[in-house]
Amino acid sequence: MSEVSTVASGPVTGAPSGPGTATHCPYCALQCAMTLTPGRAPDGMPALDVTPRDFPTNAGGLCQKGWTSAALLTSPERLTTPLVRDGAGVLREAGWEEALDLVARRMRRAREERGPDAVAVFGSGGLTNEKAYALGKFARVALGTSQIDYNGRFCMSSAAAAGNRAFGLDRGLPFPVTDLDASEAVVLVGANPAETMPPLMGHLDPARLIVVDPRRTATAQAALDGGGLHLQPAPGTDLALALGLLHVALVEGYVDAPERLAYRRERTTGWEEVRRCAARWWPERTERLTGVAAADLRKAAGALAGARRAHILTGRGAEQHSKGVDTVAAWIDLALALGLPGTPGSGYGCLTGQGNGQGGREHGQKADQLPGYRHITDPAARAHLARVWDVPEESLPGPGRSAWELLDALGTPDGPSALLVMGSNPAVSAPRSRRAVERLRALDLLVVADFVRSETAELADVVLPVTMWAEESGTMTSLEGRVLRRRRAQAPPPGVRTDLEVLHGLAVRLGRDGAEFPADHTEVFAELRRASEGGAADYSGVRPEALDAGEAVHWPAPRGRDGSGTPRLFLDRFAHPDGRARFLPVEHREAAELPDAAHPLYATTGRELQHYQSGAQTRRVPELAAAAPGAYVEVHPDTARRAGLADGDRARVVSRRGSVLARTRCVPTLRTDTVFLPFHYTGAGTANALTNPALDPVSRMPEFKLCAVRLEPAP
Ligand SMILES: Nc1nc2c(c(=O)[nH]1)N[C@H]1C(S)=C(S)[C@@H](COP(=O)(O)OP(=O)(O)OC[C@H]3O[C@@H](n4cnc5c(=O)[nH]c(N)nc54)[C@H](O)[C@@H]3O)O[C@H]1N2
Ligand SMILES: Nc1nc2c(c(=O)[nH]1)N[C@H]1C(S)=C(S)[C@@H](COP(=O)(O)OP(=O)(O)OC[C@H]3O[C@@H](n4cnc5c(=O)[nH]c(N)nc54)[C@H](O)[C@@H]3O)O[C@H]1N2
Ligand code: SF4
Ligand SMILES: [Mo]
Repeated sequence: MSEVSTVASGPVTGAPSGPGTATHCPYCALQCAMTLTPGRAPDGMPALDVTPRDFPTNAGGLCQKGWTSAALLTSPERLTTPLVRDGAGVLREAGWEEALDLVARRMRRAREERGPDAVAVFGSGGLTNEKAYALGKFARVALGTSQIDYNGRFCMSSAAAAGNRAFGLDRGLPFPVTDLDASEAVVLVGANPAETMPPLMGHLDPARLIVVDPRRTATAQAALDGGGLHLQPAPGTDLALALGLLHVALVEGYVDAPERLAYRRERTTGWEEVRRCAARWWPERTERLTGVAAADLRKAAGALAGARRAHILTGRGAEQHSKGVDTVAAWIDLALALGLPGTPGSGYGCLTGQGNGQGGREHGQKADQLPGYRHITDPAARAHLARVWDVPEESLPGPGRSAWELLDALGTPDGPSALLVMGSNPAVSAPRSRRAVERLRALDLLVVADFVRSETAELADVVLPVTMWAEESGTMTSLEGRVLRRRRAQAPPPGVRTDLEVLHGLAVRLGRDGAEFPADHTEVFAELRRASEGGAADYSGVRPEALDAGEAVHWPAPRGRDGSGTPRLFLDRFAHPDGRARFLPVEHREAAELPDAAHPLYATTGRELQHYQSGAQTRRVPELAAAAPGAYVEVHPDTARRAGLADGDRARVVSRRGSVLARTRCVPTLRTDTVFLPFHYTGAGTANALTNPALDPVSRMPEFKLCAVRLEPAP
């Protein structure tokens, strides 16, 4: 892997040592460890130097985004002054007092005129645990609104819902990443870590990889080159594929091995119904629907079932569908039938995406959730939080709208008229983005806290400039449920404030006591620990000193238990009251929208190495922007030719909701019925102009990974 350096030095403990500031990458959930030291930019100006630090997840490696992450700190595009939209509609510089006073005044007015749900909040899996917690409390206590959700709804919510149903608990990886090193078979369903988490590839043996992806991704190619497998189904058919693999495992007797029979009997319920679901997916039928050859199904099932230690991991490719929960459930069913979850050295996991995508889903910024991964309708949870927050229980609102439903309701007669966005850029990253932008524009008040002028900030009435990762401290929880220390390496530029200071300032102006919303991250973490105590995601035993020392602590970490918490879950029992995992009966269903004569192709979306999410940050890093300069559409050469396009031509991709202009990139290994677009670009290249906000009925996840399109030359 050229983009991963492997600087092996010293024991892999994660303990910070030596000069410089030991911290973690600001981007994805692998949370690669790095050291920041004062240095110079190419133009001679002071800048931080990034060096990878040895740590279990990244083993001394970083991807190109990590290496270049410090560049944005000193970017001329950095925001350092609050902006307020003036009478002429122009964002002009303002002071903090003026900006915060204005926001509080207009939030109060919205609330007085239309009730507490008139003000909404949109959070992020990029926020530290402290910020995510404070934001949820701010919504419920300072605003009294039920209208809060976050971008994690667009991320791993389907896997979370399936994990909760099957295991009684959702932690993306219920085992440390390093467990993958010794795995004899790893199935990656709709995940492309070679581009989305490059150092993770160091934990995966290509010869033992089974990659399930409609595209021959860098990950799939690595598997093929190393003697592994690539299954290339049509988008939206993973559920049937999982049942087809389970069918083979049934017919071949793989599920009847004595240890698997014992596992099913002692550790699970619901097998019979699932067995009946799988019985209907014989290989030839599965092949007809998915396009994966029956012979490959048999090979994959054999490799998986024959391994002594095996893992099934899902990514967004399997999850971001209107049947994402059932799809993940089908893969969990396969894992349970083979006895993997809760067995040492094996397991099922979801590769959580954002830097704090794990912690972000635990501390109460979700529409239906209170801190500690508690449910907001649970009377015991409400009583507990009312005590911790010292507010009357009946003052706590109930569940609100999910992310898309919230965005879709903005500025409508029944929806919120004011919105605070912290850590997300939905103008680019939400499905059916033209509609999302129209709704954001319809608001009476849009407030965005960010450090750059994102596309969402461009629509705002007030923009609040905040500190970046290297200028603040706090905690993050990585994809393996490990709580990590983010450390401040340098002072922020004059004029910016932390997100916690913003929430403090607004809460006071909304009439709360400032002590309820401390701006000091250590105070917030202490309260978060109390608030989480007794919940599913229990942080009460996470000692700050252990984090400072770089000790590994994985939640749940109840007070009084051994300092390392729970690196491996489910070894003795699953989290349901009876200790058993649930087989979940599921049936394949079609996507919300299928190709037809007018829109004959599947379009799917995802990521490329250099850009992060909406691209708000990475498009402003010169090295990354040069390497990945603009929107493109991957298409099979035959499909391109039929559309009158050649490699490099400007294409127009049209769905029922909108169109995108993108450079044609001919990829002979792609399916002929499928095109792919990265969602990192903006303007006419915004891939989400195409996507369909059909929601999963349980997780409320939009169908980012499948819509019907046609391809034509750009006008
Ligand atoms: N470079 C980079 N890295 C990132 C991020 C980033 O924006 N850029 N974001 C981070 C975040 S928040 C996340 S959530 C993770 C996401 O990490 P991944 O899940 O690895 O990323 P995606 O590219 O969204 O989707 C993975 C693959 O799913 C495939 N796919 C599309 N449709 C289907 C389908 O129907 N079935 C199957 N089986 N596969 C399908 C796509 O071709 C793609 O290769 O990455 C994290 N890391
Ligand atoms: N078509 C399509 N759309 C997708 C996806 C897909 O696969 N396909 N994936 C979805 C997924 S998995 C995700 S996670 C979402 C992510 O999409 P977004 O939520 O838009 O994520 P980012 O682009 O990271 O936006 C974060 C914004 O917050 C700012 N920011 C970063 N850190 C902080 C902070 O600590 N405080 C504050 N105040 N601001 C901060 C950044 O500068 C940036 O402007 O996109 C979703 N959208
Ligand atoms: S893999 Fe993720 S955490 Fe690691 S350097 Fe790249 S973006 Fe940062
Ligand atoms: Mo994500």
